[in-house]
Order: sequence, then structure tokens, then C-alpha cells
Amino acid sequence: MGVSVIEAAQIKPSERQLSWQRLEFYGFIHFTVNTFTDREWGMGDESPDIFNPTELNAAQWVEVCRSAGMQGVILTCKHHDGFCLWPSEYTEHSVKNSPWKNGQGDLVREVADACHAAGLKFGIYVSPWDRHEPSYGDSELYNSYFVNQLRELLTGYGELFCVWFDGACGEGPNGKRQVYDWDAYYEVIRNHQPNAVISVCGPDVRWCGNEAGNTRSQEWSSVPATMRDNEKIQESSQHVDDGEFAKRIGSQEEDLGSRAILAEAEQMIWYPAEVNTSIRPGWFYHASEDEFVKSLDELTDLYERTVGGNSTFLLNLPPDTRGLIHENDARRMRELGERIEAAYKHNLADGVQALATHEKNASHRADRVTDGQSSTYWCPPEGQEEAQLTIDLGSEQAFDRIVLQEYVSEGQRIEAFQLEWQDGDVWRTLYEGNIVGYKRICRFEEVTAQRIRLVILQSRWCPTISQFEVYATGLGL
Ligand code: FUL
Repeated sequence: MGVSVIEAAQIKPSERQLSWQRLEFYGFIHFTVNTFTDREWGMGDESPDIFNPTELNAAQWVEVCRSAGMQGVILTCKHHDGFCLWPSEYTEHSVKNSPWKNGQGDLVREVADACHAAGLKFGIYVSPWDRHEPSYGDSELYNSYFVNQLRELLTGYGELFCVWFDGACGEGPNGKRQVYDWDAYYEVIRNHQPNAVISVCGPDVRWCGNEAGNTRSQEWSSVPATMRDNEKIQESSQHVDDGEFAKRIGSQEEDLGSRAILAEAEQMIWYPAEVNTSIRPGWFYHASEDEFVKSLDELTDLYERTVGGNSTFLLNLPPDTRGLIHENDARRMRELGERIEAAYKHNLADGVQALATHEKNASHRADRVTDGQSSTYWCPPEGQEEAQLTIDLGSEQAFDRIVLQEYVSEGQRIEAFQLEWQDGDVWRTLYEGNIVGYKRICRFEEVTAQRIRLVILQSRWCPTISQFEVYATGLGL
């Protein structure tokens, strides 16, 4: 038992996980019959007649996402009520029997096309739990129904960056018992969309453990393999709610990757976190929530804590019964995009001089951290777990954020660090941190200094830094 620190240091992401991580911030769109019944979970007996958005405009959804700085969109192609937003061959419960576009519409196509036209990635949410489909509960039959539907989505809409499966299931103790064939689902996805990550109830991206936007102080990307244990997922699919599901996979534990965890683990895997939450209290649109759109400050804080806390940020925007993202949400997204863009536009450390106490060799020199390229990095020789890196801004500058990135292609290494600024002959502590990972945004009260020092106090085998950026954002704490 136990995984060594050196082994843990060398657990690496797959290409698909890396490409996904670089998206950083992307949108969730919850839209279906629930939008018209004003519900969060449909019953499955809704008539397709009620699905009738009058002004639906997928390009507006994508434009709202783009304006916030998002790089992709995930659409609820089928939620728990079983209604399909595409004209699936395998059921009558879909847009093809709705008045929308006289049954000729395909909303998955419209959103996929709008994303591709705007240069955003497109992904799908498909609920395994299906309250409409009569075969649900007849495990084999339903599994083949579900795989057939997946195949339609995987082959008909161009490249997908993500397939998002949630673990929710509201079947009570006397409800239908469906055993999901996760392996069959994963196989059809890998066959048709090898670059897509399979998220949450899947092997590539881990749920952060809550839907409120809370983040851990240490969000490790290398975690015990048991967190994506298929059997446990399968078992949990028969249980009543996703709270229970979460407990079973341990996604609500606070510590997922420290040395104490390594000592207990049999195997560690790369399984990075995604934080999903909604811009409003609900996932679907409710007119009663028009005044409860999250504030600009809340969203900025969420963005900095998630993207800047070694996670990605999946933010939900629910279109209304017109088929448009409401003005309040659209305005807020534009404001957020403008604010982030302005705050992180000018990197004061771009191209500046950097010196380190240790350098592995010429290709990993200290100034790799200020060369603006995420493909290069500084590191000390292997075995050197503590090291210091000093950057010189060239003149005194005021700043309130430092953004650090590890070169995670080689693994996640840093466990404890400190940032310091030079005040005459004295180095003063600016910030104390633990993990870095793909990206860490360090927030502190504005200081004015010319030299900044990163002191790596503890790391696994040898730390790496690919980016060291300095900003005067004016965002406050
Ligand atoms: C949950 C679902 O039950 C919610 O309705 C929503 O889709 C959320 C993202 O996942 O498990």
C-alpha cells in the first residue's frame, strides 16, 4: 500500500485532459420541457406540445458565452425527463413531435453549428436517468437504447470536446432499478470522439463535489484511482440522489491528494476537477429568478477561485421560454468578460529577467517563466524539492495578482510556496500558498515593488513553473 512521492510526481494528463484544461471557462446550457413547466426535474410525462420557444436563437446563446470569455458550450441534449433536443430515431419523445419549427427542428445541430461558427467548442450533457423511456429499468434494453442515442449524438454533430454524465437518479426504493453499462457508454464515446473528455460519471474529469461553486484550498489533479471506480459508480446509480452518489465516490472529502493520501492510496491517477454552478439559483429558467442573477463580484470571485484554483469553471446559463438568454444574464456575462479581459490584459512580468537558485539545464532556465510560452518551463534538477525564483520587473510597479502555472504535462508537483517582495534589504511575505497545478491566481492587497521572489518550500521530486505573471487588476480581494 502507498504510492511514493516520486511516483505521484510523474502522474500525467492525457492529451484530451490537457486540451480540456486549457479551455478554462465554458458554459452550460440547461433547456428542455422544464423551461416551459417551470420545473427543475421533469416527470417524463410532459407532452412535446409544450416545447415551443418563439424566438429561439442559438447564436445569441453562443455570443453571450463568448462575450464572457468562455471557450465552449455544453448543452443538455437530454435531461432526466427523457425529452430529446434532437430528432432521435429511437424515441418519439423529442423535438420532432413539438410545434417548434413544425417538428423539423434540431436544437443540438443549431447549438453545435453556432459554436463552431463562433470558434467555440461544443459538448453534450446526456442524462442516463430517463423518466420517460419505457425500457428504463430493463437494464439491457435501456443500455442499448442509451448507446444508440449516444451514437447519434457522437456521429452527427462534428467534434465534441466533452460528454457530461451526471449521477442523479431520483428513483425511490420502489422505483425502477437500472444498472448502467458505463463501459459500453465509454467505449462508444472513445470510438467516435476520441478527443472528448468524459466528465463527472466518467474517467477524465472529476466533479468538484458541490454545485454551489465552492472550491477546495488544495485541488489536486492527481488523486486516488478509487475516485473513478466504475463499480462504485454503477452501484451508486441505484441510489436515490446525487448527494449519496457523491459520498460513495468520495468527491466531498476535503483532502484528495496530500502526502497522507499518497501513503494510503493503492494507485493515483490524473483526474482533474471541474467546478459547475449556475448563474441563478436553478439550473433551468424560472422567471421568478430574474432578479437572482449572481453579481459581477460573485462571478469574478468564482472565476478567480476556480480557474485560478487548478479547476475549470463550468457556468450554467438557462435560456428562457422565448429561447433566449435573459437580458439580465446576458448583460452580466458581458460585464464579466470585459472585467476579466481588462484585469488580465497587461502582464507586468512579460519578458522580464528571472533568476533561480537552481536550474536543471539550459532548456529549463529561469527566464522560461517570463517568455510568455506555456510550452517552456523552468525547473531545478530532479530531487531538488526546494528552490527559489526571483523576477525583476525592471522598475517599481504596483500589483495585486500573481498568476503561476506548473508545467502539468509533466505532472503536478508543488505542495507549499511563498511569494515575497523586496523592500530595501528585506524580503517581505506577500502570499502563502499550497498547490499550484495548471493555474494558481494569487490574490493579495496591492504592493509596489521591483523584485518578487517565489520560494518553493515543498514539492514532489522537482517543481516546474511554466508561467509567472504579475498584474495590477484593481479587483480587490
Ligand atoms: C444534476 C441534475 O440533477 C441537475 O438537474 C443538473 O442537470 C445538474 C448539472 O446535475 O445532477
